[in-house]
Amino acid sequence: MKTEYLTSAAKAEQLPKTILGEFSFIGRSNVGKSSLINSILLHGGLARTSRTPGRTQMANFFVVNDQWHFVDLPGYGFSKTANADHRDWQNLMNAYFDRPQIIRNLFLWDGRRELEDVDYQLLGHLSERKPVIFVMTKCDKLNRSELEKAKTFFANAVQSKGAKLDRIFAVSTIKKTGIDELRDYLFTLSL
Ligand SMILES: Nc1nc2c(ncn2[C@@H]2O[C@H](COP(=O)(O)OP(=O)(O)OP(=O)(O)O)[C@@H](O)[C@H]2O)c(=O)[nH]1
Ligand SMILES: [Mg+2]
Repeated sequence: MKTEYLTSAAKAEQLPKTILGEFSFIGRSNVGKSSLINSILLHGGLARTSRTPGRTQMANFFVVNDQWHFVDLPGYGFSKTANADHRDWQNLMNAYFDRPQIIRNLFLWDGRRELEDVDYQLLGHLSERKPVIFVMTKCDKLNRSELEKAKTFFANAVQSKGAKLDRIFAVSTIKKTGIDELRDYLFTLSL
Protein backbone atom coordinates (compact mmCIF):
# COMPACT_ATOMS: atom_id res chain seq x y z
CA MET A 1 0.00 0.00 0.00
CA LYS A 2 1.31 3.42 -0.93
CA THR A 3 0.67 6.11 1.68
CA GLU A 4 1.88 9.66 2.09
CA TYR A 5 1.11 12.70 4.17
CA LEU A 6 -0.45 15.50 2.12
CA THR A 7 -1.30 18.48 4.31
CA SER A 8 -3.02 19.72 7.47
CA ALA A 9 -5.79 22.28 7.87
CA ALA A 10 -6.58 24.21 11.03
CA LYS A 11 -9.13 26.45 9.29
CA ALA A 12 -11.73 26.04 6.58
CA GLU A 13 -9.67 28.10 4.09
CA GLN A 14 -6.78 25.67 4.49
CA LEU A 15 -8.73 22.62 3.34
CA PRO A 16 -6.97 21.37 0.19
CA LYS A 17 -8.69 21.99 -3.15
CA THR A 18 -8.32 18.44 -4.34
CA ILE A 19 -10.63 15.99 -6.10
CA LEU A 20 -9.68 12.53 -4.82
CA GLY A 21 -12.48 10.69 -3.00
CA GLU A 22 -12.20 10.99 0.77
CA PHE A 23 -12.81 8.90 3.86
CA SER A 24 -12.93 10.92 7.07
CA PHE A 25 -12.43 9.66 10.62
CA ILE A 26 -14.37 11.57 13.25
CA GLY A 27 -15.03 11.00 16.95
CA ARG A 28 -14.21 12.07 20.47
CA SER A 29 -10.67 12.82 21.50
CA ASN A 30 -8.82 9.64 22.36
CA VAL A 31 -11.39 7.33 20.72
CA GLY A 32 -8.68 5.87 18.47
CA LYS A 33 -9.00 7.70 15.13
CA SER A 34 -5.29 8.04 14.41
CA SER A 35 -4.58 4.48 15.56
CA LEU A 36 -7.30 3.14 13.28
CA ILE A 37 -5.94 4.99 10.24
CA ASN A 38 -2.49 3.54 10.90
CA SER A 39 -3.90 0.03 11.28
CA ILE A 40 -5.98 0.19 8.12
CA LEU A 41 -3.02 1.54 6.17
CA LEU A 42 -0.55 -0.92 7.76
CA HIS A 43 1.64 2.01 8.71
CA GLY A 44 2.58 2.37 12.39
CA GLY A 45 3.57 6.02 12.39
CA LEU A 46 1.63 7.79 9.66
CA ALA A 47 -1.02 9.45 11.84
CA ARG A 48 0.29 10.57 15.23
CA THR A 49 -1.32 8.84 18.19
CA SER A 50 -1.16 9.69 21.87
CA ARG A 51 -2.40 8.81 25.31
CA THR A 52 -3.12 12.50 25.80
CA PRO A 53 -6.56 13.43 24.48
CA GLY A 54 -6.64 16.25 21.94
CA ARG A 55 -3.45 15.18 20.18
CA THR A 56 -4.81 15.74 16.68
CA GLN A 57 -5.90 19.39 16.46
CA MET A 58 -5.99 19.82 12.71
CA ALA A 59 -7.55 17.93 9.85
CA ASN A 60 -4.65 15.83 8.56
CA PHE A 61 -4.82 14.55 4.99
CA PHE A 62 -3.11 11.37 3.77
CA VAL A 63 -3.02 10.05 0.20
CA VAL A 64 -3.62 6.32 -0.20
CA ASN A 65 -2.57 4.47 -3.35
CA ASP A 66 -2.82 7.74 -5.31
CA GLN A 67 -6.55 7.10 -5.23
CA TRP A 68 -8.12 8.20 -1.95
CA HIS A 69 -7.63 10.65 0.87
CA PHE A 70 -7.89 9.49 4.46
CA VAL A 71 -8.67 12.47 6.68
CA ASP A 72 -7.83 12.35 10.39
CA LEU A 73 -10.19 14.95 11.84
CA PRO A 74 -9.53 16.64 15.19
CA GLY A 75 -11.35 15.04 18.11
CA TYR A 76 -13.98 16.77 20.21
CA GLY A 77 -15.28 16.55 23.77
CA PHE A 78 -11.92 17.11 25.37
CA SER A 79 -12.85 18.93 28.60
CA LYS A 80 -9.89 21.31 28.57
CA THR A 81 -10.92 22.67 25.19
CA ALA A 82 -12.27 26.20 25.63
CA ASN A 83 -15.40 27.53 23.92
CA ALA A 84 -13.40 29.54 21.41
CA ASP A 85 -11.59 26.38 20.39
CA HIS A 86 -14.89 24.60 20.08
CA ARG A 87 -16.15 27.28 17.68
CA ASP A 88 -13.04 26.86 15.53
CA TRP A 89 -13.61 23.13 15.54
CA GLN A 90 -17.25 23.61 14.53
CA ASN A 91 -16.32 25.92 11.65
CA LEU A 92 -13.70 23.53 10.36
CA MET A 93 -16.11 20.59 10.61
CA ASN A 94 -18.93 22.43 8.83
CA ALA A 95 -16.62 23.32 5.97
CA TYR A 96 -15.19 19.83 5.87
CA PHE A 97 -18.53 18.01 5.77
CA ASP A 98 -19.64 20.12 2.81
CA ARG A 99 -16.90 18.68 0.63
CA PRO A 100 -18.49 16.91 -2.33
CA GLN A 101 -15.55 14.51 -2.62
CA ILE A 102 -16.42 12.70 0.63
CA ILE A 103 -17.13 9.03 -0.08
CA ARG A 104 -17.96 8.16 3.52
CA ASN A 105 -17.51 9.64 6.97
CA LEU A 106 -16.52 7.11 9.62
CA PHE A 107 -17.94 7.92 13.06
CA LEU A 108 -15.84 6.30 15.76
CA TRP A 109 -17.22 5.53 19.14
CA ASP A 110 -15.84 3.79 22.23
CA GLY A 111 -18.29 1.01 23.12
CA ARG A 112 -17.71 1.56 26.84
CA ARG A 113 -19.09 5.10 26.74
CA GLU A 114 -22.56 6.59 26.67
CA LEU A 115 -23.38 8.95 23.83
CA GLU A 116 -23.75 12.56 24.94
CA ASP A 117 -25.42 15.62 23.44
CA VAL A 118 -22.35 16.60 21.48
CA ASP A 119 -22.25 13.12 19.88
CA TYR A 120 -25.93 13.26 18.97
CA GLN A 121 -25.50 16.71 17.46
CA LEU A 122 -22.68 15.53 15.29
CA LEU A 123 -24.61 12.41 14.28
CA GLY A 124 -27.58 14.47 13.17
CA HIS A 125 -25.32 16.78 11.22
CA LEU A 126 -23.40 13.98 9.53
CA SER A 127 -26.53 12.17 8.49
CA GLU A 128 -27.87 15.07 6.48
CA ARG A 129 -25.16 14.13 4.03
CA LYS A 130 -23.69 10.75 3.08
CA PRO A 131 -24.50 7.44 4.81
CA VAL A 132 -22.21 6.98 7.79
CA ILE A 133 -19.97 4.05 8.65
CA PHE A 134 -19.98 3.48 12.42
CA VAL A 135 -16.91 2.01 14.02
CA MET A 136 -16.91 0.85 17.61
CA THR A 137 -13.32 1.15 18.81
CA LYS A 138 -11.29 -0.56 21.55
CA CYS A 139 -13.50 -3.65 21.40
CA ASP A 140 -10.70 -5.58 23.16
CA LYS A 141 -11.99 -3.85 26.32
CA LEU A 142 -15.40 -5.53 26.07
CA ASN A 143 -16.41 -9.16 26.42
CA ARG A 144 -18.69 -10.78 23.89
CA SER A 145 -21.99 -10.00 25.58
CA GLU A 146 -20.98 -6.40 26.34
CA LEU A 147 -20.03 -6.04 22.69
CA GLU A 148 -23.42 -7.24 21.48
CA LYS A 149 -25.21 -5.00 23.97
CA ALA A 150 -23.15 -1.99 22.91
CA LYS A 151 -23.86 -2.64 19.21
CA THR A 152 -27.60 -2.89 19.81
CA PHE A 153 -27.64 0.22 21.96
CA PHE A 154 -25.77 2.14 19.31
CA ALA A 155 -27.87 0.93 16.38
CA ASN A 156 -31.00 2.08 18.26
CA ALA A 157 -29.44 5.43 19.14
CA VAL A 158 -28.46 6.01 15.53
CA GLN A 159 -31.92 5.12 14.29
CA SER A 160 -33.57 7.41 16.81
CA LYS A 161 -31.62 10.28 15.25
CA GLY A 162 -32.68 9.29 11.76
CA ALA A 163 -29.03 8.88 10.83
CA LYS A 164 -28.21 7.09 7.60
CA LEU A 165 -26.43 4.02 8.82
CA ASP A 166 -24.24 2.38 6.21
CA ARG A 167 -22.53 -0.33 8.26
CA ILE A 168 -21.31 -0.98 11.79
CA PHE A 169 -17.85 -2.41 12.42
CA ALA A 170 -16.26 -3.32 15.75
CA VAL A 171 -12.49 -2.98 15.79
CA SER A 172 -9.45 -3.29 18.00
CA THR A 173 -6.16 -1.90 16.76
CA ILE A 174 -4.41 -3.85 19.53
CA LYS A 175 -5.86 -7.24 18.68
CA LYS A 176 -6.31 -6.31 15.00
CA THR A 177 -9.95 -7.33 15.18
CA GLY A 178 -12.19 -6.12 12.35
CA ILE A 179 -9.43 -4.14 10.61
CA ASP A 180 -9.09 -6.29 7.46
CA GLU A 181 -12.85 -6.41 7.10
CA LEU A 182 -13.15 -2.62 7.36
CA ARG A 183 -10.26 -2.04 4.91
CA ASP A 184 -11.75 -4.47 2.39
CA TYR A 185 -15.08 -2.68 2.61
CA LEU A 186 -13.66 0.85 2.22
CA PHE A 187 -11.61 -0.14 -0.81
CA THR A 188 -14.72 -1.36 -2.66
CA LEU A 189 -16.23 2.14 -2.43
CA SER A 190 -15.71 5.06 -4.75
CA LEU A 191 -17.31 8.41 -5.42
N1 LIG B 1 -7.32 -0.83 24.28
C1 LIG B 1 -7.20 -0.16 23.13
N2 LIG B 1 -6.59 1.04 23.10
C2 LIG B 1 -6.51 1.68 21.91
C3 LIG B 1 -7.04 1.13 20.71
N3 LIG B 1 -6.82 2.01 19.70
C4 LIG B 1 -6.19 3.06 20.25
N4 LIG B 1 -5.99 2.89 21.58
C5 LIG B 1 -5.31 3.82 22.52
O1 LIG B 1 -6.12 4.97 22.70
C6 LIG B 1 -5.32 6.15 22.84
C7 LIG B 1 -5.73 7.19 21.83
O2 LIG B 1 -5.49 6.74 20.52
P1 LIG B 1 -5.43 7.76 19.28
O3 LIG B 1 -5.44 6.91 18.06
O4 LIG B 1 -4.31 8.72 19.46
O5 LIG B 1 -6.83 8.51 19.46
P2 LIG B 1 -7.42 9.75 18.62
O6 LIG B 1 -8.89 9.51 18.46
O7 LIG B 1 -6.64 9.96 17.37
O8 LIG B 1 -7.19 10.96 19.65
P3 LIG B 1 -7.11 12.55 19.37
O9 LIG B 1 -6.15 12.77 18.25
O10 LIG B 1 -6.65 13.10 20.67
O11 LIG B 1 -8.48 13.03 19.03
C8 LIG B 1 -3.87 5.67 22.68
O12 LIG B 1 -3.33 5.48 23.95
C9 LIG B 1 -4.01 4.35 21.95
O13 LIG B 1 -2.96 3.45 22.18
C10 LIG B 1 -7.65 -0.18 20.78
O14 LIG B 1 -8.12 -0.76 19.80
N5 LIG B 1 -7.70 -0.77 22.01
MG1 LIG C 1 -5.58 11.58 16.73
